[in-house]
Amino acid sequence: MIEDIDAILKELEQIQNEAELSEFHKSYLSKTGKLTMLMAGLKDLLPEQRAEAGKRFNELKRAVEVQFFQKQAILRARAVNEKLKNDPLIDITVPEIKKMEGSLHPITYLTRRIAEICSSMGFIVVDGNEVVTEFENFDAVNIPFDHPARDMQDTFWLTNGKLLKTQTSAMQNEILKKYGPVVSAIFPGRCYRNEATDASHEFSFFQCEGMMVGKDISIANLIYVMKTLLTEVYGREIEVRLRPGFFPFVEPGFELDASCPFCHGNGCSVCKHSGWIEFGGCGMIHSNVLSKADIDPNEYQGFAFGFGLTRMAMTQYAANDVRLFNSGNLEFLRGIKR
Ligand code: FA5
Repeated sequence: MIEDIDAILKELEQIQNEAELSEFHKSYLSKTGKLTMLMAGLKDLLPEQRAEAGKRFNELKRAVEVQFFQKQAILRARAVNEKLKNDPLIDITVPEIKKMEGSLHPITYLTRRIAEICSSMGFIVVDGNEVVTEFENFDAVNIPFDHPARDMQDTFWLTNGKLLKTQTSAMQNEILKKYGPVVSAIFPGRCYRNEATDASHEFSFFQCEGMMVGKDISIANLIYVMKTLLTEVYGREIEVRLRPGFFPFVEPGFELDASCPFCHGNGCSVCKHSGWIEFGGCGMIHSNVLSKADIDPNEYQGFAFGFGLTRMAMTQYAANDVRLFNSGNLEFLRGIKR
């Protein structure tokens, strides 16, 4: 049997291509191959010889298999090399394409950063819906059917009567009902408006909204939260100021300005040399909004704020066109330092 194995190994050594190797496999290693047959012949040996011979046979068979697989690897590599050399469509002299690492989209990165900061102040982060009801987007936040504020937020209506939310405020009612009347939540999300797009207006953009409701919540709490949030986002001390502003769902309502984080309030092109950046809207939640969420406004009150996350990203990443964020423009995305 040993002589047989030696002859088999020699035969294997002389094989020069994959076709011959496949033939070899068929003749020796397949179910009906000679080696398998030799194994079957072991049963004819005397019982006292069988164990020793079986062990020896397995060692030899293993040696053939190892050599077979080595040969197979060598022949395959040789065939691939031949193909590479002869295929006119493969140019092995082309330099290696550098591995590109992916990264978070700047809006995702900024959203996570804001969520982190607000969580540290005790806010929960709620993932808002994009498709909402007319009630949630308008009526629940004190914008009844005939209110002119609806005209400023024309959007995309679905055939089922729902719409793509025009403002993150559309989540207020659901959150107040679910978590109120004592709740601190932020709810960043994508909004849609039927816009004639330009460098600062997109049809789809992100806002971030926040609410704090409870007993004894005041404008002082609002100012503290906004100042802390902005100071953390921009990594430097930010001053905030409130100007009267109208939003149907807050009373009193304010426009919130932040001291320009880029020139320390001295005036630069980002803040149009005013030293201040218009940051978003805010105010004390209107009693009608609380009532619509079954919260007694005589017992509880709170503040709400909402700002353009995409616009914030524009200042943060020095983007001169809001549309870049939806563009998938890799040159822009790669240039951003997060
Ligand atoms: C609102 O949408 C209010 N819901 C914000 C609010 C919440 C006020 C809570 C008070 C209390 P406004 O329509 O101004 O407000 O939009 C807020 C911000 O969204 C804007 O300041 C702007 O930064 C951003 N924004 C609005 N429209 C667009 C647009 N087409 N493209 C990019 N950003 C936009």
